[in-house]
Formats: sequence, C-alpha cells, structure tokens
Amino acid sequence: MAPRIADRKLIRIAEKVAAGTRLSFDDGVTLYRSTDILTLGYLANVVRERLSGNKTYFNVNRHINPTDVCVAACKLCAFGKQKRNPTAYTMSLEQVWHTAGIGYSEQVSEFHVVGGLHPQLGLDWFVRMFRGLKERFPAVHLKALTMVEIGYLARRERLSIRETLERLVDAGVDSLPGGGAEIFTDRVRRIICDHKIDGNEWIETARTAHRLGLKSNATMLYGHIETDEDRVDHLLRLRALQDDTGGFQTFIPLAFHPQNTPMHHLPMTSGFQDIKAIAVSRLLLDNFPHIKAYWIMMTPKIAQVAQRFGADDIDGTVVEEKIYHDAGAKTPQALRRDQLFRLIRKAGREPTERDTLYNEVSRDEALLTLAV
Ligand code: V47
Repeated sequence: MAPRIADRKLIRIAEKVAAGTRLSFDDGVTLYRSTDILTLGYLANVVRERLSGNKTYFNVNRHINPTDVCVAACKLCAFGKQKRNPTAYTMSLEQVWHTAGIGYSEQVSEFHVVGGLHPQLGLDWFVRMFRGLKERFPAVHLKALTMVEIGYLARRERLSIRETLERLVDAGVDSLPGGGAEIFTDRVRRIICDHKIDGNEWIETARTAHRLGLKSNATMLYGHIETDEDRVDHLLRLRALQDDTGGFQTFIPLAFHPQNTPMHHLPMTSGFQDIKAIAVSRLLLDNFPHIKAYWIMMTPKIAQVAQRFGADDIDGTVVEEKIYHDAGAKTPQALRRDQLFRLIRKAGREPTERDTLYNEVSRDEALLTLAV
C-alpha cells in the first residue's frame, strides 16, 4: 500500500513513477521544493527496488591521491594547494606504488586515483604510474582521473581528448570516476571553480570516453550557491548524455563541505537535504543503473538510511580519504569490509560485494572472518 501523499503537488509525479513515465524539468523542481520526504523516499525506493531489488552494492577499494598541487584554486575545494605552499605534497612514482600496497590484500579490487592539476606532471608521468600499478597489482581495476584532469592533460600535451584517453587506456586505466562535474551552469561554475573545464567540456569528455568503451561515474556538488533549477539542469544534462552513450554506471550526489575552503561562511548541508539529493536523483536519472550514497561524505549513518530512499550503493572501504577530510569531514577515513556489511544488513538490505563494473564478487565468508 502506498503512503498517503502529504504534498498534493507530488500526486501527478507519483502517477508518472508508477507508470514508468520520464519526469520533466518542472517535476524535478517540484521534487526539490517539496518537504514531503517520506513520499520522495517512497517513490525513489520504488524505482530503486525495480532496478536492484534488495541488493546494496559495495566494493573493497583504496583511494590514492598522488598530489594535492593544483593550478585551479577552486573556491569549493580545501584539498588543492599551490606548489609553493609548504604543506603541499607530490608523491614520487615509487611512493604511489608503495601507497597502493599499504594494507593491500587480495580483497582489494579497485584503486580510485585522482589528484590536483599539477603543472609539472605530464602524460608520460601518468602513463608510467599506471603501468607500474598494473605490473604490481594486475588484478586491481584502475578507476582513475576525472574529466577535469583529462581535459587538463590534453591541453598541456596539445593532444585531443580522444588521444589522451587512448594513451591512458593503453597504460592501464580501466574506467573513470565521476568527479569534477560540480554544477554545470556557467554562472555557478564561474564562482566555485573558475579555472576548470566548463560544463559542456565535462559532458563532451565523458561522451568521448564512453565512445571509446570506457565506463564512468558522474557526480553533482550541491549545498553551496546553486539553485533548484541548476541542480535539475545538471541532472537532465547527464540523463541526456546517458540516453546517447549508456556509459554511466553510477551517480553520486556530493554535499559541499565548507571548512578550510574560501566559501567557509556557508553552512553544511542538513541530513534532510542529503537524503533528498539521493531521492531526487534516483527519480530523475531513470537511465542510470546505480545511485551511490558515499558514506565518507554523508556519514555512515545517513548513507545507511539512504539505502531506503533511493540509493543502492554505499561505495567501499576507501582506506585513506583526503578531499573531504581536508574540508572538515568528521567521518572515519576507512571502514572495514565487515563494517560495511553490517551497516547494509542493519538497513534490511542484502550486502552485495561488487567490482568496479558491478560484477558480483563472491568470497568465502568463513575465511574473511579470520582475515579481519
Ligand atoms: O570532484 C571537492 C568534490 C569530488 C569538496 O566516481 C568537494 O565513484 C564537497 O568525485 N566539499 C571528488 N565536495 C570526489 C568524487 C568521488 C567520490 C567518491 C566516489 C566517486 C566515484 C567519486 O569531491 C570533486 C569535487 O566535486 N569536492 N572539494 C568540498 N569541499
């Protein structure tokens, strides 16, 4: 039985969701403006269960950030630093390979590799880094470099996006993470991330990657100066690209963390906003297979609740997170596999370990209990 719909404006949208009809721009704005979180969650959960049943996906991954030196100086970011900043760091290739191996066990199936836009690190350096990772960890999937990093490398090397991606794939890159998308609208981008590629370039880089057969994720940074309309525009541009290429796997809404950024005067998002971001994206992005509640960003507790409000993924073990912790995140920097398992179980979902491409990974649970 469906719940009583408190917000009458949601009745038409509920009918569309029941019929599997695509939602419009105006529907998206109506969803964001509604405070009827239970109806939003109920509707998003209907779609989520249609696509993933009772499963919640997670993986065993490690983040590697080879450098925080960045020429972009985005107002949204606490991670990137100028090269002359005494606290800035850049790993040598040996340090990257060493970091990858810290805490490594046969369980790790993904390295998530992203960093700043370093003026001295060219494509050859990245090619050597990825080759070295593949030589040392041939079974580990390399989800590496955002559309922004790819755009920067291409410009620096005077290569096309396609050629740059081909070189990276040849070196071992298997898929692309979803970062750097922020909010596509020019007005917002000019303020929060002035020096990055623009929204169209992000979309066109993703299109090129998908056409080369690479899967990618997509993100949206919310909770700063954007409007409801900016968010809906962002989601519908992603949806249109997905209609064209089918190359996106997962959408990850990212809540802005203001601490240590030039926009530190802004408040943190509320739990209500975070849950709503999950539900609305599940409803608008009808062609995305997965919606991720990134526990590092949402806290494990909200990410768990989100599994009943449209999310079917919680990300992974992560091991060493820097971008959100530099911006004031109070969450742990890592969760063990058994902790993720328990969070998901307690939400009444079926914990389903996956690799980056959503192939299910089966393990001998008895052996794992001994390992942790
Ligand atoms: O691109 C940076 C965002 C992103 C802040 O693809 C900030 O599976 C909030 O993209 N407050 C990086 N957000 C993280 C990311 C990601 C994370 C987990 C999984 C995947 C995936 C991708 O974080 C950046 C930017 O959009 N970001 N600074 C900040 N102060």
